[in-house]
Amino acid sequence: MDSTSKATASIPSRVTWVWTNLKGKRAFYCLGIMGSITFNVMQLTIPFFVAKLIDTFIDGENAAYNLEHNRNLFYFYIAAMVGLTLIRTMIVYGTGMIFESASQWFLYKIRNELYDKVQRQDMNFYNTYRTGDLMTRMTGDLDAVRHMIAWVIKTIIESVTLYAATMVYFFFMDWQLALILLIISPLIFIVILKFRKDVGPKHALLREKLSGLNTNAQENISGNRVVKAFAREKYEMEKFDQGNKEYSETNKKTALTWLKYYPAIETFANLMPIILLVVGGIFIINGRLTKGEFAAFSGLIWAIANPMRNLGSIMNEFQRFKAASAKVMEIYYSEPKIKDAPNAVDRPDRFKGKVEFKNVSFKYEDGKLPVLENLSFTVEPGETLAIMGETGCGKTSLIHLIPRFYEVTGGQVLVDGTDVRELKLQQLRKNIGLATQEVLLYSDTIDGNIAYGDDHLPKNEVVKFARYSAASDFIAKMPEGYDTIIGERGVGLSGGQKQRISLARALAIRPAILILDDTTSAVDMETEKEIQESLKHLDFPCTKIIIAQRISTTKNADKIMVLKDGHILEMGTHEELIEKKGYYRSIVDLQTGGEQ
Ligand code: DUT
Ligand code: MG
Repeated sequence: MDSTSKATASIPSRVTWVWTNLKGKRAFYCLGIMGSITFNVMQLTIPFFVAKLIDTFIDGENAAYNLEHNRNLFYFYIAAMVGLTLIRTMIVYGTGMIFESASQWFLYKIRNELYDKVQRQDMNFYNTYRTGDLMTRMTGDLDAVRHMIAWVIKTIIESVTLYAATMVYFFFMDWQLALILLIISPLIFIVILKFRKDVGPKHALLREKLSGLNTNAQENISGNRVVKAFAREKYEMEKFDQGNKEYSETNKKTALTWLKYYPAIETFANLMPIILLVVGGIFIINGRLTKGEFAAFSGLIWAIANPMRNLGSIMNEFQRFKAASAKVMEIYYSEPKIKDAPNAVDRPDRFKGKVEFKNVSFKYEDGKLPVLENLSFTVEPGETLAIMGETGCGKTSLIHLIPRFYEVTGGQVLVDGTDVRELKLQQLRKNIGLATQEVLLYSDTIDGNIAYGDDHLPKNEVVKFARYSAASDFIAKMPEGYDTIIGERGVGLSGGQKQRISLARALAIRPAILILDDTTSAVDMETEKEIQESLKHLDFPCTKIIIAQRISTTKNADKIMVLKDGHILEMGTHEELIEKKGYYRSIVDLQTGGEQ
């Protein structure tokens, strides 16, 4: 990923991040942790009572006497064991619920937050991150994070508590035997650390492969018509298969890594009961250890062996979390570079619509050559500026500087006399109606699409703006008129129809500045003329900046600007430019067959 486009603020540690976002559920979550600890300490009670039972009633010196005369104590031990088991089960249930609900809550919150972050990013961000990758971050990666909070942390706490509590209990019963059993632990830790080193990079790679696979799928699904048009299904399938295979292989490799370390861990874990049997046996013979204590030791040996076995899957999941959380946090802490200045002026009223470029230069962040160089011009409120120029000369780049989609690299763009960098983005953009070159409509009704910038727009207004953009006729012919739902990405409409809806959408916010980027390029001449006529008679004042290639569109503009390689080649009215006999004149001659 291109590092220049990551406007990422300093990223705190993962623990801080999780803790910060558990706000509101922290106490609840801690209750879960306490529950886990309690429940695991309670695991020791059964062997404790079993040891008591054996030594008091079965094997001890006074066993027969106790059984005869101390029945109540016997019943108490049994009742305590049953009661504690019940309580333990309840705690397990409760903590399970707590961890699940806290982690889902976290997931919900972070997902919203991420979506919000992504929405607020500037154009550079979208040029840098691919949709499939962003989707992976918001789904798979996020779930790995949730899994950490719900399962991994719980398992760590359980393992540590169980291990520690058991060890303490063992030390109390017989510190020497406990110490001998402890000898195995460092060996297991060494193996686990090696495993961590081995599996960490694999999880990172796995995550990249998944993102690649998703990106590939996403691009082909949205671009399915290109695939079909070029009959490239087989090629695309093979490409996907390749990615899928790689992902699958990496997944297998990651999963198999543990198998390399598993035999060692299992051997060490299994050594414990053997050590206990040998050393414990000797201790009993020597009279150091009672049979009840031995039973407690052997009844709990799993409680130190299992946490060690668990270490493998804990480490595995932890590495997965590490890879995933890095991706999520990168977006979570990314800040758009283009945002309100701290001292931005407040301009709540409708703008007048004056646009001024002062020695503006511009270059894309990743671009080598400047796209615009030292451009200066002014459009007064209510005026119409037409921009012409061959493809790639910088027209779209120029108009994108007005709503501050990108930042100028030199000079100033002023709206109503104020540098756009000193205006509030929301206020600036609410005053600009933009119909972009690539039309994107939502899978919503036509009505909903036109009223996108203002959900309270009354129906008759929607119809009026559709009429302005010469869309009302074809909308009326549609099966459900304005309530017709447009298919995904506007499937079901022709290119020119989409353009007209996008124009109506731009007009519907009654912008002070209307910007049309080749908006009528796919519309026939007749319809275009109709649109030009309506634009002259809008019922609100509006400055218009229109990028167009047709003379019929440009000729009535107050000013025509011809751009060439980021410079203003010619500027003037239709008549002036015809007089000038330059580029504009040549286009006029070309389009009218030299009739001028
Ligand atoms: N460019 C980039 N990055 C972008 C967009 C464009 O490097 O994200 C380059 C391509 C081109 C120059 O900037 O060399 C100007 O592009 P622009 O889109 O402004 O050109 P245009 O005048 O709008 O061309 P067209 O008539 O094809 O829409
Ligand atoms: Mg363009």
